Amino acid sequence: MSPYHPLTEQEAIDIARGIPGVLAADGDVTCREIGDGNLNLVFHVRQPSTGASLILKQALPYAKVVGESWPLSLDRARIESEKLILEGKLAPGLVPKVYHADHELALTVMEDLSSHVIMRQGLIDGGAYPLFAEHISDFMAKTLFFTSDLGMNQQEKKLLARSFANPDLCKITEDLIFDHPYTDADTNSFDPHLAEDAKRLRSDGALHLEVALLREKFLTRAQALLHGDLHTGSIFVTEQSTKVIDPEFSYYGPIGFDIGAVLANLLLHYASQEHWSADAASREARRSYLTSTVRDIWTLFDRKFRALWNEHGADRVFRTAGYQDDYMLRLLQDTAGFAGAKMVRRIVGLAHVADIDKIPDPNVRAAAQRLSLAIGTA
Ligand code: SR1
Ligand code: MG
Repeated sequence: MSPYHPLTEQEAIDIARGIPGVLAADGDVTCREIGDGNLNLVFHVRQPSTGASLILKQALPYAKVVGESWPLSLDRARIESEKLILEGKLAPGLVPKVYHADHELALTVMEDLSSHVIMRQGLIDGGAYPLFAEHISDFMAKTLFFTSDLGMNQQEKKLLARSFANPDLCKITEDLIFDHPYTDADTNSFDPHLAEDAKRLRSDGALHLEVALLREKFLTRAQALLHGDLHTGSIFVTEQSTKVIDPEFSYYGPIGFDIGAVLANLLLHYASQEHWSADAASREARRSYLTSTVRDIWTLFDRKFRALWNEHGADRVFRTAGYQDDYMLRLLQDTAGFAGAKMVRRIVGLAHVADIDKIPDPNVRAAAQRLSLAIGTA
């Protein structure tokens, strides 16, 4: 019989005590389940006497946001822990340390990042992160280049792709990003004042064609091992540090999907400035910070990815004159398309973003939502 069961807080403490070198043998230990995401349990274990702490993340066999009627494979926990370990090797310092993984319990024990803040909340609170573009472009350039056919052995890449096959989580993305917002799906959820906007999305044939092309890329283009869900809720930040978490959606897909996720969430935050900025001058300053960050992320990513390619590119054919420019242009086009699709889904689909949903005034919220839809569809 499988030993899997959702852990109690006491069991989480017992497991944490068994991790060498983190908690002292004596001294009280506290535990709190703090998971506020859509899918998993997250236990925060602390030892007040030493200040030591760690996180235990456990997958549930269903999507927590919907309930047991939406079963999900526990293998995503293996994928998450293996991807975190790989990312730690490829992009050191930009992910939490993994202390232990138990695939039978669908459990990953990792570094506590409480000294950081989730970037979405940090931005809502008015934070600015001057090193973020540098860090996230580094993370994406290294993790994406070194898992692509450009930067790793192409036979080993095929084997890696097999071990990161992630059908359940890909299906969530295929449905929630590349299908449901454009049809009358039960999972969709939007404010009543957006009924006409949602209806327009359902009847826009030109938009449907673009979304079909993006969906095809998501389904078929095994360019690199993606994070797969790289929104600002999957990133911890301080002004000096960036740590990417939650790669449970990882699979071999199109590189622009990861870059587009980061940019989309910065642009959703841009749209939310209808509320979070107090006046026109601060709104303009805040928006200028966000658009500069968007520009810097692409520019730095482009520069770093090309540099890795020029230094480590193993494939002779891919050094053909003009190929690199063609490849990077296609990445930029994909990035823009995926960013757009990701903005639209957060307004009319299942699972929204706090930047927009927490705007209290329905008229201001509607303005932010419509701006998000306008940017996304454009
Ligand atoms: C049912 S899961 C809904 C969303 O949460 C995750 O963070 C992904 O973005 C997914 O689409
Ligand atoms: Mg997540």
